[in-house]
Amino acid sequence: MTVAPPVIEKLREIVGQQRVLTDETSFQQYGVDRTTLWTPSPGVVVLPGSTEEVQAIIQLANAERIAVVPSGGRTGLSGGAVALNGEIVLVLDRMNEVVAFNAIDRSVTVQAGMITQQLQAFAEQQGLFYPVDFASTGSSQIGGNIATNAGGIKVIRYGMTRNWVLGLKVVSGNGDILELNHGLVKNNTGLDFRHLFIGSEGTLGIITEATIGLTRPPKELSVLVLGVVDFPSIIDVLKTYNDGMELTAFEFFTHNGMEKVLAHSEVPAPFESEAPFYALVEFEALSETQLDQAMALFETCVMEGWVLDGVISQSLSQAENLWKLREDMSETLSRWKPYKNDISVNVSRMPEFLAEVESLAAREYPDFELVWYGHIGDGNLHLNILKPDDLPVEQFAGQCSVASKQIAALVGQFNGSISAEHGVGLLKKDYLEYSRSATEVQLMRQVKQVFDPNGIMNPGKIFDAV
Ligand code: 2HG
Ligand code: ZN
Repeated sequence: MTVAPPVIEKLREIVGQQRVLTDETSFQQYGVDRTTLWTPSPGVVVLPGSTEEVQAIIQLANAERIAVVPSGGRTGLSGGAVALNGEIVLVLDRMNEVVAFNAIDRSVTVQAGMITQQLQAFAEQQGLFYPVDFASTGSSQIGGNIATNAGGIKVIRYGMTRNWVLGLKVVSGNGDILELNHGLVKNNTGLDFRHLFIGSEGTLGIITEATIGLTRPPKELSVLVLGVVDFPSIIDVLKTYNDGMELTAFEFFTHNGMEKVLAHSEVPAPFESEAPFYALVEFEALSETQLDQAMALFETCVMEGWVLDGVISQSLSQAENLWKLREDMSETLSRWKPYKNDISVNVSRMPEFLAEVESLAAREYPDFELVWYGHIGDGNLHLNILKPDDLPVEQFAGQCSVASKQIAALVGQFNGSISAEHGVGLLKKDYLEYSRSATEVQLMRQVKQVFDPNGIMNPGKIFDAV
């Protein structure tokens, strides 16, 4: 489907001649995220430079009844930013400035297209810290982080993106500019629309600016990698460390995943012996006492028979290398075009859940290689199913979706989430019913109707209109 030439002309009037793209290369570049299941087919790509330009585009899209797909850093893993059907792809790349910084409020207002890593660097220059962190911060944008309520590797200590959003400027689907919460810490004046936009995956409108809270930077971070005997023991190790000290991260990965990272990078193995599972524990070692405590907990875990071996970082570069074993996992696996599960349950139910999901996966995927990793400290498991080279993508996706339904049903039985941190997009929408009731989904549709009466905003993502 194409966008009619008079509409293209009006878009050029709004953003300028050079900022409206209609070539196939731009469609393939801007019309898709990191998913590989869909071939993008937008109608036009447009790069606005201000909230007012975004508003004018949304008004035009309403008048013409053309769908709009927001495009940020395009690092999503659920198809939330895929344009399949002649849409206007609205790219935030040009809107990447710091708007204001306030040292007393410890807040920074940025345009939505700012790269997450630039926000982190800006905070650091001010002696502060933006704590939401994950592997794709080098290209993800803050607007997309907010639209998907991004999580990552420090959630156990700092929470999700939602915790850090003090204010939003948005253009709603019907073209209103809304300034939500004005950076306030306390504001009990009725419904907080800011929180509706966080995690709404572009279905209610476009986030154009965000006021983000910052905090003090952590000091003297130490990283421990432990070789763990089996799945249930990881949870024992987690409980032991959680009870014994305050952690900034608790991640896990499997030996087969680590082997792939080692084979595709310069990173050294953590220690000589092998273990089926590894836990990565991070904490602030402000004094010798904390280090001693970490070592004492290690001894306990060894004595209990949960841990086989371990290493603690002695330098910043060693800590970085240990982190790479976990952080490089997703990028390393991308060459196998994996099918991704991003599921969570309450941490207390993790042992039981892991046992069930492990046996289900072994039964349903006997011919595929599975790689497990995740943010086990906050109950979030990533199960990647690797595509065999000789199997066509569609056939692989078909096979995975059968087993995925069973995994989703299991998640539902545990009152867990079928998408812990990647969002629903297109990839998980068939499984939404396992985490959200039919009444809830219907209410979501009604909320969308309020902010986006013509249904132009990212249609078909999270749920279908009817
Ligand atoms: C991570 O934790 C990301 O590394 C990506 O959320 C997870 O690729 C994945 O499955
Ligand atoms: Zn993750």
